[in-house]
Amino acid sequence: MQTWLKTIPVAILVLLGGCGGPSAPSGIGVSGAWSPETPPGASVGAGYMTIRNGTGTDDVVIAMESPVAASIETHTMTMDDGMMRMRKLENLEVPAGETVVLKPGSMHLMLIDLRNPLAAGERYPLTLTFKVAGKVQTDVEVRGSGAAAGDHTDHPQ
Ligand SMILES: [Cu+2]
Repeated sequence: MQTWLKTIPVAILVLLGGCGGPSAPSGIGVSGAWSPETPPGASVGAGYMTIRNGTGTDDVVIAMESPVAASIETHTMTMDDGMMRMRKLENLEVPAGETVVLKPGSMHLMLIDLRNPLAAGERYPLTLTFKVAGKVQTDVEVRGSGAAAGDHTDHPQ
């Protein structure tokens, strides 16, 4: 006769990538979103933010929308022979456990066909739709010149 000790089921531990950041309540956290103010008549603007994926699942931003612009794209910037080149990114990927930083001179959002100029001190809502996490809304703060740092001077208008 065999006496079996209670078998403790061994859970398969999925690596959760060290979640526990204070600002990631739902697993995906969008923080520090801001835009440089735009001059009157400008048709495009830029947006920057930090996106943290505190979940164990790779995610990707599949759509972005805001009342301030007709459409929003993600662009990357690279130096190519001393020239800044901007390229549209089809998908903004946010791998499990990683933080993606959009900042001047680097990856950024392009707000296309602005409905109004972005004025310093204003805030506007932005909704990011993640493939896995769904919709995440954030408020974007518009900052005065000086913050712009000449980022989009060579962008087609
Ligand atoms: Cu751009």
